[in-house]
Amino acid sequence: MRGDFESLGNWIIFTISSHTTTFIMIDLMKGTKLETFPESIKRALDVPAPNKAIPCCFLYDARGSALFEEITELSEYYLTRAEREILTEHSNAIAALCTKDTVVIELGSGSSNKTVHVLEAFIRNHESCHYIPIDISSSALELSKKDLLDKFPKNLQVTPICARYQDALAYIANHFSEYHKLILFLGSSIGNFLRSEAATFLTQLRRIAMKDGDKFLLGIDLRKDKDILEAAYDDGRKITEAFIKNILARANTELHADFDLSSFDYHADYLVDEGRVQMSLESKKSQIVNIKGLNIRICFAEGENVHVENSVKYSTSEIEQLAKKSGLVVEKTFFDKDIKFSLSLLTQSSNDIINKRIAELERCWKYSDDFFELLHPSAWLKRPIALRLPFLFYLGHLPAFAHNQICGPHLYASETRKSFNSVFDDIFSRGIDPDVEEPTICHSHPDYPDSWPSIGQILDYRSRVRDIVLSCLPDIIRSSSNLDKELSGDGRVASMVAEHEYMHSETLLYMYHGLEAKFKRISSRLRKNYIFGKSRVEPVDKSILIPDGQVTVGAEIDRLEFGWDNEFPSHVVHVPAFRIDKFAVTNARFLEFVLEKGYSTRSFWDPADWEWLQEHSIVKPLSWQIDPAASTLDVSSIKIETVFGDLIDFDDALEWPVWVSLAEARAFCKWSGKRLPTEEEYLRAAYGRAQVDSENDFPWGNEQPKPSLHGNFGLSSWSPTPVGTYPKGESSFGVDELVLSRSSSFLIEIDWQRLGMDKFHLRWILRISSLYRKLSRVLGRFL
Ligand code: AVJ
Repeated sequence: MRGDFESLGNWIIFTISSHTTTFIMIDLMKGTKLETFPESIKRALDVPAPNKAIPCCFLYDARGSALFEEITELSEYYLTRAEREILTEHSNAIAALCTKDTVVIELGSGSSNKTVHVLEAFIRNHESCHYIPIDISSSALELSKKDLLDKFPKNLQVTPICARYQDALAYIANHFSEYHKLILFLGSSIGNFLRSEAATFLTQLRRIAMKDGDKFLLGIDLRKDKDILEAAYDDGRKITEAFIKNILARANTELHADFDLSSFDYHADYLVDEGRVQMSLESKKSQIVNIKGLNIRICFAEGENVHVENSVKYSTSEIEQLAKKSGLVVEKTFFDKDIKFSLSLLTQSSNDIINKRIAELERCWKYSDDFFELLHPSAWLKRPIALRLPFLFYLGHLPAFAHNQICGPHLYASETRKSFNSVFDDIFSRGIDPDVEEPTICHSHPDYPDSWPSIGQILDYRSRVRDIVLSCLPDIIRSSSNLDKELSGDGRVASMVAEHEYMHSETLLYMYHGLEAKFKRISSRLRKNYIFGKSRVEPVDKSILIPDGQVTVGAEIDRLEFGWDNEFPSHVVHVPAFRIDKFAVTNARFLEFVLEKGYSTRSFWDPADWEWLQEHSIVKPLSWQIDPAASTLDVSSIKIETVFGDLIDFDDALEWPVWVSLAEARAFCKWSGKRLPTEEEYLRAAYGRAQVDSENDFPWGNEQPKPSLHGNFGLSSWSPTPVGTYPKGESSFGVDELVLSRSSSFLIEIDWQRLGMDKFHLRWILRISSLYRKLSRVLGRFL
């Protein structure tokens, strides 16, 4: 680019002379590391079948952009015309819904030619308009700016920003903080993202740039007949084919590759269930392509596919869902006359976020309250786990944590205001845990009082804390606060508090499980749902082949409301094919192991596990009660003790998943000639899909979880259920109940040290739901 520039921090301001006015382009690209075409080609193609996929952002070199312009004029490609029709028809209404102090921002503005209608309407409604187009191509920005200033020489101000969207929006948030914003994202470009990615993307943009009253105008192509869609992406003149194949042509010119374009077939398939057009290239024969510039040779098998682009389609309710998942509300949706395309005006509203956070907190509080109801009043000072504090401590600890995290920095940081009960804030601030290095002792912790406060005092403290927390939240969400930005944004600190509360429900549950039955106050509401008997037809030992594929381990911080540090950032792992049992190990199956001297055969046990077994004289799973008078061990002499302390006949619980420790599970596996899955294998079996190389939000797909349909979730059906009770909850590969629900025992080999856990927990925590997860891994707590 030509022009004089002065360097200003990490961006450069270009001053360019145009024929009408002097204008400024803000360039934030310097120093940003985008993946280059050669890097991307190497990463995308130098992999075994069926994983080849080229990112579609590389379609748009000069020739690609020209071909895309041609596509927009094809008779089959209705999208651009339909969107232009909506803009022509409704820009006035859109401008009228915006205030005069609104800057119009466009993501990926390209040539801005459809945007003209919006700008015109803004000028008509508000006399003038400030337009900020964002693109990574400075030449496109320069050209479109010239054009626009020719069209609107007087009333339009244009400030192009050459940057990635996130960087540009962060810049705008800082430099245009006094303005309202209308952010345009047109052309159904959002369709290039898979649905969950789209929500992450919008959430991220919203958090960066939007305040109350700001709006987002999103152009989205609608779901429709397969024929129409497939024609739109595989036109008669084969322009789209040339557009997609251009990525290979580009590799030929830029990387000196020798792709023979005619030996690849172009496919555009509309996958109806997913609502996604998938554009790919299929190798017509087995061939080897040389990419000289990268010094690599790529083998293609006959029929092997290279994925190039997705174009996801939405129904109106899916648009609502997308908005909701992104923390936005659909204010209005406009359609063309044939209802092929949509433009949705989404708004950011703190009230919705505040309500969501309040609901989240109230929900976790109810969950904890339900738990404490299960304790007999004489149990408050009991410590069934020697290395943990009495139950009463946790009654105070949960509110103290909320108060210290939320109100502490928000209200009491300035010293002018003091907490209403700093003594309780302190004594309940921190619990004890076994030491990570030496699990038989506690790690260091604050001193505890000789006698604890009364339950009444703690309950008072709790209810005051809850009131204060609720009164702080709107302030934290609406205005800046002393909280860490990561925690205050969207009131995420409330999610952390909820997560902490749910995490303790695990702690409390395993303490409760170890409590003598007389201290349990069994609630009829909670225990009415024991489910016995058989509920499946297949043999329990059926196993399933999971083909090789990739999984995402961990998460990106923007995808989660709350995450543990050790979850970030996410990374992708390739998992070789393996077989996994369809069902969790049942009591019946585990009994076989016990009867075949599983607990007395040293060779089944890891040395350390064997030592543990001997030291504690363990001869059976903890929840099995064996009749001391029985002469032989069989189904009639065993009862299963539930979390509530009920004794269930073994015969009734044959098909419940067995509750065991990791050591016992490992020994069982050795005995049966198998092994536990690794964490990556678990993720692959649970979230992977056979057809495409992306992952489900939940094992059964992307549908929101429903108890009674997808699994045994939540406190309302706390008892275990026989394996196979929820066929609709099976993973894509057909593996049963892979979401860790309240009552499942489910063991995988995890690097516990990395999770900050220790062996001590292994006897008890059979669920990893709140320890390490992606979205659905915390699902048990929400139902
Ligand atoms: C620019 C992503 C909106 O998905 O319709 C058109 C790209 N690819 N034909 C679309 C595209 C093939 C286009 N988007």
